[in-house]
Amino acid sequence: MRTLILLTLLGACWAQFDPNVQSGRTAIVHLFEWRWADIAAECERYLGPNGFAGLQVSPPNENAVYYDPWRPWWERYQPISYKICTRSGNEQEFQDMVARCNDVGVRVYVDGVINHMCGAGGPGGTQSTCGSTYYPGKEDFPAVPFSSWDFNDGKCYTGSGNIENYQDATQVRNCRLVGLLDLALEKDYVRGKVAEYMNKLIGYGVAGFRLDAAKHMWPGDIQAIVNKLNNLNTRWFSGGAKPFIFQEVIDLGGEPITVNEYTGIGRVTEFKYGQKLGYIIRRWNGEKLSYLKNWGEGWGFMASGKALVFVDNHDTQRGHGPGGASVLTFWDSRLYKIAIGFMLAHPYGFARVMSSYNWPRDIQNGQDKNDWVGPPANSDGSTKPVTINADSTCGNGWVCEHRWRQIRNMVKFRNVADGQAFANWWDNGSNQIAFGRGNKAFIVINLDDWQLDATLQTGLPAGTYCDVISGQKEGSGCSGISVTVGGDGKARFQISNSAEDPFIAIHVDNKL
Ligand code: AAO
Repeated sequence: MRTLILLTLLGACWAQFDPNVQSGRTAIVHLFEWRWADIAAECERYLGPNGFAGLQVSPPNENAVYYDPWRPWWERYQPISYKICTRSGNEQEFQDMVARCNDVGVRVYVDGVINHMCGAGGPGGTQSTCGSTYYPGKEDFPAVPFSSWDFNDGKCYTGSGNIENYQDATQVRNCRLVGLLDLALEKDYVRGKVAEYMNKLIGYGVAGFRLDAAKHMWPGDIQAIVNKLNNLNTRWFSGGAKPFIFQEVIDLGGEPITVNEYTGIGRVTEFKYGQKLGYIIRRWNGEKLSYLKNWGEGWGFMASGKALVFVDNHDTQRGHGPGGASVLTFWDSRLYKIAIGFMLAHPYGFARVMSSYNWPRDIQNGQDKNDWVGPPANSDGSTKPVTINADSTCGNGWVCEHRWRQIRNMVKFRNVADGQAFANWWDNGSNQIAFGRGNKAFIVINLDDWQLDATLQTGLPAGTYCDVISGQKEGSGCSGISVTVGGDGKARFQISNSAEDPFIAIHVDNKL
């Protein structure tokens, strides 16, 4: 009985770190700006069957509408109310999506914008996705309702009222992030309204939340809101399951606010991951793949069980937020596939894959002039549906990285390797590396300017395996490279430095 109580208490403490995924599923995808109807279909036709654990959606609540620039993606980070009503769809479509995804074992995580409402200079009137009236100049949002009492101004001491200096933790929390009206989250009324919104979504079956701009909220305020959240819907989750929480805190070092202030509440985004992996895979600053041997905590990252990891996100792929030019994206597809392949093979952190739309990138002096361009849209501003081509790629301007064979198959690799130890590391002291996961899976990468030819200990049982990067098992055959593992667990790998994808990944589910 005492053990039971202890376990229950431990469970309660650790609950927000648990993504509530179905067993055997390990990675999620951010379907940035997708419509709810398209996501529901994608869960059924692709994410469920291919072993994806879940997905992150763009903010579902009503936002300000901008025409200058024309319908930027970032308008969704300017809340007007907590009505479920955006370019992605309405409340009924949202509910339908969550239910259909859960029914095929795919979890939904909501991007929760709870630090602020719209910009102080927002358009106002009824320029909002659901037509709710609001007055940014008076800090009046009748559709919630929030009034000027519910904002932080009195506690911000910068001249502009905005965050001017990230070295001052108080202004980072109490002043406006890029002019966004900063909610007074220490007020019980404000906490209550936010929790009411999140609980509505929990009721529909969402499994957790990304907390946008968590750095700009006091950890105690976030904890108080999390404490008000209901348990997950028992139609899909076991009784007592708590929502998964991952907080967006950008900590690359050098600022007083660190991730450690937030890791007690839930998981935290590890921004060092994509930035540093970008440097290594681009081989910038003399970095080498062999340095990845102690990747993870050995690199000064937070504990693995606290981290949400990703190569790029919707900000860093277009130069918003941190990371800079090193971050790899679909624009650098060859290196990007290697970065994602490495992330999904490596046990560190809970992994998120990005799924983007295309935009007319226009880099001048290191800045993308078109960093604001919103999702593929019709002339009336409505978001275009995601169409699926005969070769299973996406149309209408959607990139769908998660459907690239190499990425999709590495999600499966991660599922097969789940719970298996990092093992059998090998490197050539330069940019050729290999490692395995217990006796289930093995990956070899060549980013040197010469051929890789090595006989390596894979840890796998003897047999012939089909490489899931160049192809995959098709019936009893293999559409890619075949690798033969001997009775001693060793196999010879040859990877040309000019191969389209200079890496090989094998696992026990693709044994021929
Ligand atoms: C838009 C317009 C603005 C306008 C505003 C209000 O663009 O001109 O003033 O509306 O009308 C998104 C867009 C914003 C947009 C906003 C609202 O990115 O452009 O503003 O929607 O529509 C900080 C935050 C972080 C935030 C990130 C973008 O800490 O939370 O900025 N990310 C989230 C979302 C993001 C969203 C919001 C928050 C707001 O993911 O999409 O904004 O809801 C340092 C700090 C970081 C800080 C960056 C900002 O980073 O550490 O905390 O991120 O600065 O640039 C090196 C350093 C690194 C540093 C970096 C950049 O790498 O090592 O620490 O340089 O200087």
